[in-house]
Amino acid sequence: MHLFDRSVNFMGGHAIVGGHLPIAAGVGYAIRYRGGDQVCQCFFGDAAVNIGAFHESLNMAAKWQLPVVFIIENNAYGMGTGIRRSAAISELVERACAYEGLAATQVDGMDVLAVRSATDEAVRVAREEKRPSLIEAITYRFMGHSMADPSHGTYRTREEVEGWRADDPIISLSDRLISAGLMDSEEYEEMDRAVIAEVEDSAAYADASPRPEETSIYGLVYSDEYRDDPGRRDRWR
Ligand SMILES: Cc1ncc(C[n+]2csc(CCOP(=O)(O)OP(=O)(O)O)c2C)c(N)n1
Ligand SMILES: [Mg+2]
Repeated sequence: MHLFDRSVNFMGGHAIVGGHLPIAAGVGYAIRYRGGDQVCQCFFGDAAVNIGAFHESLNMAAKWQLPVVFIIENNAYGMGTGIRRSAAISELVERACAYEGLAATQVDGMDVLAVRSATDEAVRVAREEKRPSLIEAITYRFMGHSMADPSHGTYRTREEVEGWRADDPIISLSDRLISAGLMDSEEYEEMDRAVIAEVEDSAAYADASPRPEETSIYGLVYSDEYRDDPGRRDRWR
């Protein structure tokens, strides 16, 4: 939840559902204010569309014509709650009609190339037409929401999960690449092995790293002045 890397303009993962949408609007405002041509892409789950910050952010982005692409990853569940049980709308993308000037599209989120062209178009709209966009990508979550989530049995069936797995976007993209002659299956398998190894190495590196000092909890959160002043710090303990 605390990943953040300014060097690649990755503005963080956020634990509060929808809490980063106003940040995206702020980033969009900063881009517009400074006259840059960057576009802010903001990803969130289906559960965020019922949060007040979703509407506040879309409203300001539309009103101020901010270069922001809001992307709903609609995987049908917010943790174990079906979106049809929590949202008073069936097509989430239709929420966009409440905001003048907000471009909107729904896309097959299991189709990598379709997502790519929808995103390309939204970036073009942000740059050339000076308008934000809302993209709803229809997708699915193969795993549980977290380690505590049994994944199936309580809120969805094993058959439902397996049905969506048959449409795994990574497999279908590799099938398309192979049948178009752009790669062969050995190259794909080698790439797959390399990615798995990179992930496993990263996990091993994290496991083998020393635990951070307790005081580092204040680093990169508050100003150095705050962190280095035990009097001010301890008041919040
Ligand atoms: C404002 C807020 N309310 C409740 C929670 C508890 N919570 C954590 S994840 C989650 C649902 C997230 O659903 P979604 O964004 O669709 O992610 P997915 O379950 O599909 O991974 C909730 C309600 C939270 N983190 N923030
Ligand atoms: Mg979800």
